Amino acid sequence: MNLLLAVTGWDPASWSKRILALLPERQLLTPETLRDRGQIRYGLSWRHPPGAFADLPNLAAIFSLGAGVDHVLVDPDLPDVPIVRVVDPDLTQRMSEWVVLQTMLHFRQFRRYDWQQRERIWAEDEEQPSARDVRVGVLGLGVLGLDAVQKLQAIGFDVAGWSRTERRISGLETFHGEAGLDRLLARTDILVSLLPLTAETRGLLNRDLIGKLARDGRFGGPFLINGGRGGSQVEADILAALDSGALKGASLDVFETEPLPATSPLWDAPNLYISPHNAAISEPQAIARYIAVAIHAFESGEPLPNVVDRRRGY
Ligand code: NDP
Ligand code: OXD
Repeated sequence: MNLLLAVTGWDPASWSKRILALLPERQLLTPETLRDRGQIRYGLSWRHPPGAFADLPNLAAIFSLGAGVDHVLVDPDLPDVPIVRVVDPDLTQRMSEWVVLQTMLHFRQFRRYDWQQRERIWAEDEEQPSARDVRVGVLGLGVLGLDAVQKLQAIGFDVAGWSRTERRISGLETFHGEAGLDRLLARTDILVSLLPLTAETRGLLNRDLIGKLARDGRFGGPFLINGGRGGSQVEADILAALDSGALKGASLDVFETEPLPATSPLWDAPNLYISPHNAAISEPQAIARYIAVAIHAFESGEPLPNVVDRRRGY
């Protein structure tokens, strides 16, 4: 049985080549080349056009080509089949690299020293806090959040985490639910969001949340880092907070609109680091292998891995 690849913004030809090298007995079709809808058993999606997987009578599962699935679940004509998301050690490692990098850029005041170097100014800080004196709060204690927590702890930061349901994790202070969020924010100097985009997390990183972050830390104000999804942030609020000093700095990899329009005022915001949604790209060969292994296992009677709970939205 064959596969239907429906992607937006990615090159279908190279994905086709990769997948077929691992599943040579199959055909990989696209919405443009699909004729017989009954021959499709699996869908592969990255921001697929809505309706691309409707009316496929033998469809068994849809694979998201990324870790997030908001781009799949947004389709009003999504068939009722399991949605499999990517969990891949390489992707996880990349996200932790990005989180550690952004945390360190703010912690070690990189923007300021970068500017000083360009201006040929030799001026030391009066005080550089230790990592143990800086409180990092991580929103999302899933695959990515937990790995980032471990790497931040290894550097020495005072880390705590927040999840939807209660999580007991040895060596980590954890909070959950709405009430837990306020408590986490009150003890956070650097907030890192690795949340999926759901009805509950949409717009969460807003003025109200920023106002609840700690202001008694070593930098006199908090920092915000978002590597989850742009829909979780209110960019106008983040911009206003950077302008007013309510936020001392921020790092965003994801945006309400992607690509970030050239006209966005975020490009000029003070102490904001912007990356183009590449904090943790899915390494194509690893993802193709993951899908091929999952299909072989599924066809031998094993369950599909990392199936999304559609009710929760992640
Ligand atoms: P997981 O599903 O493993 O973890 C999600 C975590 O978020 C869980 O701890 C979950 O809580 C928590 N969560 C979900 N909803 C809420 C809520 N309403 N309140 C509090 N906590 C909540 O996801 P991953 O860690 O693998 O990935 C996270 C997200 O990162 C992806 O969904 C994707 O959007 C984004 N991503 C971004 C990339 C990039 O390049 N920028 C690359 C890859 C992913 P609980 O433990 O209770 O279930
Ligand atoms: C993902 C992403 O979900 O790249 O994997 O954002």
